[in-house]
Amino acid sequence: MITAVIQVPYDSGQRERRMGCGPAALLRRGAVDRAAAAGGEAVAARIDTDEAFPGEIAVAFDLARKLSGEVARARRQGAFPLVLAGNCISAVGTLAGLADVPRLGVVWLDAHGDMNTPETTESGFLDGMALAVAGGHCWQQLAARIPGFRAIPGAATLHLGAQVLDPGEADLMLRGAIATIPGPELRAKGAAAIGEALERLAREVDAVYLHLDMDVHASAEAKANAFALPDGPTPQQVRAIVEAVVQRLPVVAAGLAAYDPEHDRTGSTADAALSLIEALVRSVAARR
Ligand SMILES: [Mn+2]
Repeated sequence: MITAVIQVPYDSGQRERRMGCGPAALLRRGAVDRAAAAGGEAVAARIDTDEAFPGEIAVAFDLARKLSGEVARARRQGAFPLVLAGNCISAVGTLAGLADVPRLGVVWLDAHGDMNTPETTESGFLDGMALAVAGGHCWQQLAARIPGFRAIPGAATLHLGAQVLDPGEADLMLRGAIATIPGPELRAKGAAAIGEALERLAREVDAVYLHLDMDVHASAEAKANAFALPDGPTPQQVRAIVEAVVQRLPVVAAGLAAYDPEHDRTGSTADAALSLIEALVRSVAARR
């Protein structure tokens, strides 16, 4: 299997700052080689914006349009797209690039809901709206202009690892009928916590995009960024959860986001990310 490692090194419209430094840091530590060793072969690509005045929203959607094309191209070549991104909103572009998958679903690992909208957000952080955009709940005009975009239904979405949900997010998840398994439950039970939810999801979808916000990890074991929290799964548990998803459902693309090397004093989070890439690519290749 060829893994197409696609780098999107942006955070909040800014290139290679804060979490936008994550993709390059993982590449320096051998992410492409690890993917190649696990899957057989790997190629690297990179997405950049050419917005003359790089506003956060304009850049996020410009990157999504370009990423959609790159993901679709990788798929046409029979490759497995693995996106290394600064921001979770990259998922919107990756999902759009999977337009050929009939009933596409999402498994989203994240300590946060990413289900805010412009009307509910208190921080103003666009990335906290990533899953809401994917579900068609906000930024609809901009999303519709991403080639291949379609809203992912709530029943086709499984959110894993939340430790905080703003009231507006919890409400939107409930109204959208999105299944959620919180971080403390993943930490208590590991992959066993997701079995039933995976079975339900498998009835709704033909294949899934797997999204890994690195801050799903417990901050003590693998601190991903400034927003990381204590009560999440261990790196070993996250790998087991990812392997369980791959075993139950075709994973047609994956994204690993929100790693800020500045917060990874010991390098444990980079190690977790690289082991995760290896486990993911190995299990996807084995299933193919
Ligand atoms: Mn996120």
